[in-house]
Amino acid sequence: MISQTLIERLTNARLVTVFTGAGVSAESGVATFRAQGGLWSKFKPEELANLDAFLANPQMVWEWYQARREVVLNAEPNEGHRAIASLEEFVPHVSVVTQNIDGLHTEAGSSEVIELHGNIRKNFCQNCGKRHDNLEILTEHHIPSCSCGGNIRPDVVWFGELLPATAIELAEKRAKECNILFSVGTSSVVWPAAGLPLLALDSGAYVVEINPEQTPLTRHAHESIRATSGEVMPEITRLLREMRIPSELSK
Ligand code: BJW
Repeated sequence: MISQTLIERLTNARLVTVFTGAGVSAESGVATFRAQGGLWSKFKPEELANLDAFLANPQMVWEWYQARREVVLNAEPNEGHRAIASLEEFVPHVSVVTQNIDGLHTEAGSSEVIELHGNIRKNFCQNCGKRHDNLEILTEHHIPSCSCGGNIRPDVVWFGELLPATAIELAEKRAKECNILFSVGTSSVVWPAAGLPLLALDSGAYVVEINPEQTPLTRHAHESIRATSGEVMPEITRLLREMRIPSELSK
């Protein structure tokens, strides 16, 4: 399942960028978006994940995010998240660039996590921009108001909204300068995030996709491994650990 080429490249890599999507958290019980049974098969993104929907019906959108927060706050990082974090034992610099809003990479111990689509645990005022990251808000059933009177919204990036400039700029930098880019658990259809593996390819990186299904990235990637994140990432770290043992014995 995992090539010798990939393991050798990893042992020589200086920077590895791990670009992730909802599939990485599927094994923690957090729903993906586009699969059968995923969020978009039950809810319409145009009614819930854009600013117009929030302005038209803020209470409904707030409740939808509160239900998802409950899942996220009870979820634990899985073997995939943990293996991604432990890549840092083998590679000098590992950068995790995630589309996920659940915070599970940080909980798993990854040091550099770049959140492209925000974080469901945080909030800000739609009217004045003031931050409202206090935890009590996470259990409010009625949409809370800011001191300015505006509605408080989750700090996530909806369709048609710009990604946080510092996050996308740093993500593009990491895509351009990495030796290896893993694209794990993403359908690769949402832009500008979907462009990051292509940027890495153009800059000479080795690109490896991990996904049980084909995606638009598959035909461009150097390797595409058809299995789950929780299966593949721990196997990679196990092989890296095995490679290290002979060199440590010879010291
Ligand atoms: C497993 C697994 C396991 C399962 N292990 N794998 C260029 C072309 C066309 C359109 C555009 C374009 N540029 C911009 C756009 C518009 C739009 C866009 O991309 N639309 C396309 C969908 C058509 N982009 C935007 O609007 C972005 N803003 C922007 O570009 O601003 C400037 C601009 C504005 C207007 C016009 C032009 C420019 C913002 C995008 C924000 C995305 N927001 C969401 C919601 C976040 C909040 C929330 O959670 O509610 O982000 S949408 C949703 O999709 C979420 C995700 O982060 C994102 C990506 O989904 P992801 O992670 O890939 O999940 P899935 O479900 O799609 O896939 C899961 C995968 O895992 C599957 O492949 C499974 O097989 C796999 N899997 N189990 C490994 N165990």
